[in-house]
Amino acid sequence: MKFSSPAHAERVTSRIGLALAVTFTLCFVTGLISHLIQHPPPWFGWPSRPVWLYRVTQGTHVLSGIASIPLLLAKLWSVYPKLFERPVIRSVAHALERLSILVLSAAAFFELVTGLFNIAQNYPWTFYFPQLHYAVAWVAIGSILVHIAVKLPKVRLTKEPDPSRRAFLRTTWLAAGVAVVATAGATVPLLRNVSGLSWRSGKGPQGLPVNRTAAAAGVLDTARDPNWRLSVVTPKGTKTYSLDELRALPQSSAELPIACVEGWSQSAHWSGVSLPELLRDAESAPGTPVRVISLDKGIYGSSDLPGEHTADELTLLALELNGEILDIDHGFPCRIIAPNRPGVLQTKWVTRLETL
Ligand SMILES: Nc1nc2c(c(=O)[nH]1)N[C@H]1C(S)=C(S)[C@@H](COP(=O)(O)O)O[C@H]1N2
Ligand SMILES: [Mo]
Repeated sequence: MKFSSPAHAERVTSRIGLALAVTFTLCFVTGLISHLIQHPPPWFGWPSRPVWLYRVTQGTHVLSGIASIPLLLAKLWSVYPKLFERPVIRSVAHALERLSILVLSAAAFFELVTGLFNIAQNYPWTFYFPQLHYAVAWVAIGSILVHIAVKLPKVRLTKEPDPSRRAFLRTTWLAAGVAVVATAGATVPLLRNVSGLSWRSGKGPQGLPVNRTAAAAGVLDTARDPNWRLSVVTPKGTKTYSLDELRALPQSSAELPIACVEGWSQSAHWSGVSLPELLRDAESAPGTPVRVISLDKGIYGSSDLPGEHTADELTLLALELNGEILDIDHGFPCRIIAPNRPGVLQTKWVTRLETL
């Protein structure tokens, strides 16, 4: 039997496959970068400049993932009669090829669905989501490489598809484009008003979204306690600062984005004490790695600032946001805001810094 549907043709499949190869590669590489920044092996270093780089890589991660969803659906639809081919297995090579497609489809589907839930629902799987999303990404990219190696000799791109097939392709590109535009407002300011799905941008106190509130983190009382102090622990000893003492130190300002791993990002104006300034005041050296510890005892209650960041004057222990005292939901009395870092490492409600 010959396929009659316009989409069921190798040329269409190849074009969508090529687009998917591009979006998946972008998604994989940017996801790997994000993973390495959050779990840096000894050989990995991530610069503190340009300040917007992570915003771009993580925005690319989320948007290329979003674009992949309609592409993957179109790809599966355009090949689905083949999935029911008989005989199920013709040879060992054929069996391996079919198995790799099964693994590839399942892994790609898992990545896109878990990623989508993560963007939409704010960590429904708190702890294991990142590890599992990361592990399955390797399965997906591995099976994609096998699939490409098998299919490359058969790829047909040179001849134009006929008109009905072109319509199917146009619909596919349009669906991917609409999906991207609908989400991009979460990170691209100009698209904010046309993006129905940019859930969080522009909302929240002081014009900035909140990821986890002080109430949710259980720090409402401890963060407002007049006896709150910041301890800076160095090999020379521990120096403590009250909020007034921090305000009395030389203040710096910076325009820096919060770039959440979920893909939303927004720039804001921050003021406070720069890390190099604070380290000098505590008789330590800028460029020393520092562990940041929060009043929040949850899984995002601590982060490590590498030397690149503690040497950078733009890394702030922020006391103010957009010209006002930090809102408690943004980390009052003080929070870390550093250039070119994932939002998850911009620790709020800081109470202790330890040089490493
Ligand atoms: N102590 C603490 N700091 C935290 C978090 C947290 O849960 N606890 N969430 C992080 C995440 S995931 C992001 S994206 C940013 C968001 O900062 P905002 O809520 O001020 O926008 O804060 C980060 N700092
Ligand atoms: Mo985040």
